[in-house]
Amino acid sequence: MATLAAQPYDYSLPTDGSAALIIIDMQRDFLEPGGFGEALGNDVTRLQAIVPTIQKLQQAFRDRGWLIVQTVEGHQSDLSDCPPSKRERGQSSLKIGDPGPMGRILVLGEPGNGIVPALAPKPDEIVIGKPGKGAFYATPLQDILQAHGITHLIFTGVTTEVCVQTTMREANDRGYECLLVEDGTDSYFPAFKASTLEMVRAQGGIVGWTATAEQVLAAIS
Ligand code: TIU
Repeated sequence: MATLAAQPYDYSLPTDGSAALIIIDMQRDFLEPGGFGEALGNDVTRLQAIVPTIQKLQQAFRDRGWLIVQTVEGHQSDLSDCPPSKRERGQSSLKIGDPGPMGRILVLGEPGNGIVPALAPKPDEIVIGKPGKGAFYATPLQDILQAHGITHLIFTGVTTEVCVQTTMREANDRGYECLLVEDGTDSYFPAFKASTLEMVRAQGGIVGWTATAEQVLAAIS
């Protein structure tokens, strides 16, 4: 075990391969103009700043042969896994499934749905398509983590208060010891990111811990 001076108190990170790096939805749909994030009315460019930080963690987990799981939010091409409520929500001109400049919005396999090139997974790394905000809903994530003997999850990705927080809460309820990397996650709304970090670690770590990428890297070095 390695120990980090995380918030709200020390986090014990196993160094035997039972900790996995979870990279949530670092896909072009959320980080580049012309995708789902922009269709929702957001300035997507501000999310790109966390890419190098996640890259460092990705490399560190690769170097150790530890599990990395990436997710992408997206739907089947016939939208059979997209509830009408999700497609209709909001007042954007481009809805899920509509053709956009990077292919069909939030549809699996379309160019815009792909992970940003800087974080591209290796051929043997796991990428899970997910129809919801939480990565455990309607996916094989729980089975994959159990098959790998994972007990601890290190969370990164976007957006902090939507898919990252939802997944972290799902994981916490399933018994995983969760740590959110403060500078490895971001939101279109800085105040929402700050609030999420506080919510996670409030009440004695009701959802888990937070720490910086540098703290995680130093602990496992
Ligand atoms: N809109 C927004 O902030 N997020 C999402 O729709 N999905 C994810 O967070 N991945």
